[in-house]
Amino acid sequence: MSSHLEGATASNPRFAPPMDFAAQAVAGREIQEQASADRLAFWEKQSRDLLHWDTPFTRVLDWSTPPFARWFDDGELNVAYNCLDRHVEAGNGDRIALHFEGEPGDSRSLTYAELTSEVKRVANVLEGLGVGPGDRVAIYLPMIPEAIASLLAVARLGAIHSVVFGGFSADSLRARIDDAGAKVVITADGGYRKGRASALKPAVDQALADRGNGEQGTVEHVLVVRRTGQEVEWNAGRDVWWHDVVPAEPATHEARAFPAENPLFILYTSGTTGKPKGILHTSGGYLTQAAFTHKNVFDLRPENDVYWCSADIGWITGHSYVVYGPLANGATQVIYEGTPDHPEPGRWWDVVEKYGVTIFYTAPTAVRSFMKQGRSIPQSRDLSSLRLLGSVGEPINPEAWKWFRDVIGAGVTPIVDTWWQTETGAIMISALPGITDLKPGSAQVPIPGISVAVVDETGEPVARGDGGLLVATEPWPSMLRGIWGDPERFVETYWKMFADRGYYFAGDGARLDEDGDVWLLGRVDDVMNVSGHRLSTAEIESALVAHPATAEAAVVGANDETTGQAVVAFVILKESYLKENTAEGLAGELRGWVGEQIGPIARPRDVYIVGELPKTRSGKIMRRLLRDVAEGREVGDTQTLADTSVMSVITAQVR
Ligand code: 6R9
Repeated sequence: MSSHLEGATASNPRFAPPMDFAAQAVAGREIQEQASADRLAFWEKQSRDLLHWDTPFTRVLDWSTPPFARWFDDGELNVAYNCLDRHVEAGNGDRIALHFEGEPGDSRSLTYAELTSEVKRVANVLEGLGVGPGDRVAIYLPMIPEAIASLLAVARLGAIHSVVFGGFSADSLRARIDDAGAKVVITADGGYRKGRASALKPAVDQALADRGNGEQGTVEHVLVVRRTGQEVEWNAGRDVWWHDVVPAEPATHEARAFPAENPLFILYTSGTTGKPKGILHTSGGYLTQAAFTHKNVFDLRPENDVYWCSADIGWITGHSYVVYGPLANGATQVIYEGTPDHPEPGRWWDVVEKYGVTIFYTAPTAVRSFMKQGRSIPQSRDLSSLRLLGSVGEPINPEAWKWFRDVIGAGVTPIVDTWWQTETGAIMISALPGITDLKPGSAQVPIPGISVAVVDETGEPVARGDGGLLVATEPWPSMLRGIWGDPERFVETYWKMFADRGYYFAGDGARLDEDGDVWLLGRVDDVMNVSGHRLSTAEIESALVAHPATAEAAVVGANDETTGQAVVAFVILKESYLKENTAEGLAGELRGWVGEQIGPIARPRDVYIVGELPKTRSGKIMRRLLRDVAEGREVGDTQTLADTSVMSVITAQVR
């Protein structure tokens, strides 16, 4: 392969696709041309080409009641059939669907035929437990093949899954189970993380425990996978072992066709208020865009490639680019259960070498932590199979981009920096690897069929080079269809700001450079991005004030070299507690407390015990000033503070 620099400047380098890569790329310029000629005809063609429709649709988009879109809505399909059975029927049953690598070193490979049979059995079990179309099933599992089989079994029945990341606490799990009104929970005794068996079932037991207020939960059964073999409490009548029931079912199950707009899943994500939002996605449009982007952005050749996306299924990336996109395309992929550095820092590169991974999709935070460990670790492995790298979750700083390409990608592999959100369902902005000259640090261009703009608060496009708000100006197939149970919040959160123009507001700031490439500037709301995970300041603040020692709390996201942003909390303690404890001891306790309340990812990096918080006259906490302190900067303009001396007091207390 060759790589050359074209039209580049030192501050704005560009990397043209390697010529041999470009010559055979899956996505050529013609798809861009087709999409710009007729956006809806383009999506219509993609949907018909990429999916099997039991009842072909005749309408592409119904946008008569914005912002409630309906795509392909008179068509019918079965999502699981599209991801499984049809590949077997096409003669690819022997192709590996999943290479599973467990953290302790156990591994298993499942062909499409085997995965299809497993999903049929699980679908039979779920039907036996009373799950039917429209019912909600919560999934709380480690990254094991059963997790993927569970999502697909739920989808096969026309039911709705709600995956809760295994790192979330019992309280977070309970809130999500309750909000969705789940009928069944699928979990495991535990999973392996950092060399330990880490329990999951106790959190489910706690989430479902008697509330003591006579309120009845909605969950009737818990299906439990045995993964670690650790002891579990058993609730007879409610709990069912996977290994008792799944293998006993026949591997036959007919996939019924459901309408294109049948709900497929709910996935909770942090918003600007404390309560997580249940983002709702439906079937036909979602699967179309997940499959289209997976194939074209990752240049997928299913017969040859070994694809690996390191995301957990607890996040949208795991839904769209571990489960639905790759399987709809008949790809062979690797899934890995544990942490990147266990039992030693080169584990991920061992996985790449062992399976000959060709396409690798990960997050900038992971790249930065590998950079810290040094290049000798990956360089002692054979990574020559890699031909394409992808990044998602936050902006990838040019330094990390270059390291990723030089050290992991042998200095030649294209890197696609993909911008999208839980709400967008699939990739919206990304280079196409055979066509686009790559620019480290920029997500670059909307994919074919997607229209975005960078606008000011009135919706007018801002000049090139200026910062503004990122909006989607046209509906897209995999767009969220709502917030579960709260249509008003859906309209309010995403559509109200530019209601007159019908723009979707993404919550991100951005700018376009002189070439029209998009540079993401981070969230403009109170949402933090820690290691690519979204956390809301409000949610962590409410966890902090729920602790008996806390009087008041403010949380900010401060820049962090490894995690992008880090959670930093400023806490005022109740007088009585300070008398009996040291500030240091309480700070430590509060960090642990947040970890228990929400989950370890939300645990603050720093908790500063302060005497006061900076507030405006109307009582709004000025987080911008606290961010200055947290990042060690000189504190900005304090004029609007009710008491202008408060910042010097806080700065002194923190330092
Ligand atoms: C897929 C995912 C969405 C938020 C989004 C933005 C940030 C994601 C990015 C990126 C810059 C990229 N984000 N990808 N920022 N460049 N390539 O991460 O979904 O968890 O919902 O987060 O993540 O701020 O608004 P989600």
